[in-house]
Amino acid sequence: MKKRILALVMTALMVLSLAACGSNTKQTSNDTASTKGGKDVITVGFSQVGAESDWRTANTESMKSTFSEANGYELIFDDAQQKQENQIAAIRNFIQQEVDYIVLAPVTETGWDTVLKEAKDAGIPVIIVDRMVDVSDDSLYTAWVGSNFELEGKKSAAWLDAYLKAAGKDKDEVNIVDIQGTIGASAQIGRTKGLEDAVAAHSNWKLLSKTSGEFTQAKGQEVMESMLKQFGDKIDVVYCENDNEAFGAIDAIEAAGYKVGLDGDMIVMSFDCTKAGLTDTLSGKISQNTECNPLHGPRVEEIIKSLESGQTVDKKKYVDEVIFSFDDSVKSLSIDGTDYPVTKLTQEILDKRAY
Ligand code: GZL
Repeated sequence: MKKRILALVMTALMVLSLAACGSNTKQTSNDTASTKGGKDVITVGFSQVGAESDWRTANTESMKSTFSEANGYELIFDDAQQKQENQIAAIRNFIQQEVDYIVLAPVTETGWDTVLKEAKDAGIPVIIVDRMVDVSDDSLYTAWVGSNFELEGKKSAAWLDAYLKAAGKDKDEVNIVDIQGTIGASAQIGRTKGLEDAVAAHSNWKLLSKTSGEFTQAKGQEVMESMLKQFGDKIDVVYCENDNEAFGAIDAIEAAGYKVGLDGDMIVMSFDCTKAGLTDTLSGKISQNTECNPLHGPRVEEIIKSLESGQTVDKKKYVDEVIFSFDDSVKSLSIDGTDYPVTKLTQEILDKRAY
C-alpha cells in the first residue's frame, strides 16, 4: 500500500515539475520576459568596461541598483577589466544564455560588428551605454544613451578661454599638457578634440604633449611625472580627461614641489565631477570640472520598458550635464549658439551630489 501511495506521490511530483519546468523556459519568441517563481523576470546581460575609475564604479552601481531582483530583473554582470576581448566573450555568453537584453558599455568604439551581428541574429536587442560604437550598420544596436563628449571638451576649453580673459592673461603664452583617456574611447576622442580645436583657434596656446592616462589614477600620475621631467615649470595647464587622472597628476605635481590651482604654478582641469573630483574642485586643487553623468541605470530601464510595451525608442539620447568651477570668474559659456551656466562649487552643492 505504501509503495502505491509513494508511486502516486512520485507521479504527481513528476507531473508538477514538468509543468513548472515548462513555465521557467523562455516564452514564445514574441515575448522576452521569462518567469521565475511565477513572476515575469527580464534577464539583462551587462558587459561593463571595468572598474578603472570612480565614474565607472558609480555607473556600475546605477545599473546594479536598477536591474535588481526586487525590480523584476535578473542581471548578469561582467567586468571586462578594460579589455575588448573580454567584452566580446561576455556578449557571446549572454547569447548562449538567451538573455532578453544585452547592455554594452564599450571600452572603445571599433571592433563590434561581428559580435553585435551574432546578437542580432539571435534576436536579442542590444542597448549601448556611455561610450559609442562605430559599426557599419546601426541596426546592430537598438539604442544608445550617453554623453556628448565633444561638447564636454568644448565646454572645458571654452572655460579656459573665458577664465584667461577674465584674468587678463588671454594674450599670454599658454602651455598645455593633455592626459588623455583610453585611446579610442568616445570620451577620449571627444574631450581631446574639444581641446585640440581650441588650441588651433588660439595662436598663443601650445599643446606641449598628449599622452593616455587610461582614465586611471596610477597611469595619470606616471604620465604627469614624465611630462614634468620633460617640461617642468613650463606647463601652465594640465587637462585631465577624467577625475582619477587628475588625482594622479596632482600627486605628481605636488611631489615635484609645484602648487596646483588658479593662484599656483599649474591649473588642473578635469572631467566626471565625481564626489572625489568635486572635493578637489571645492578645495581649488582642480580649477574646473566638466560633468559626465554616470547614472545610466534608470535611462536604460526606460528604454527596456518602452521596448517591452512595443514602443519605438530614440536611437540616440544625450544626457544633460553641468560645469563646475572653483571660483566665479566665469559665470557662463556660449558654445555653438547655446549658453551653458558655470556653477561655482559650494559645500552645499557637493553634499547633495548623488555620486
Ligand atoms: C565617460 C566614461 C569615462 C569616464 C571615466 O562617459 O566613458 O570612462 O570619464 C571612465 O572616468 O573611466
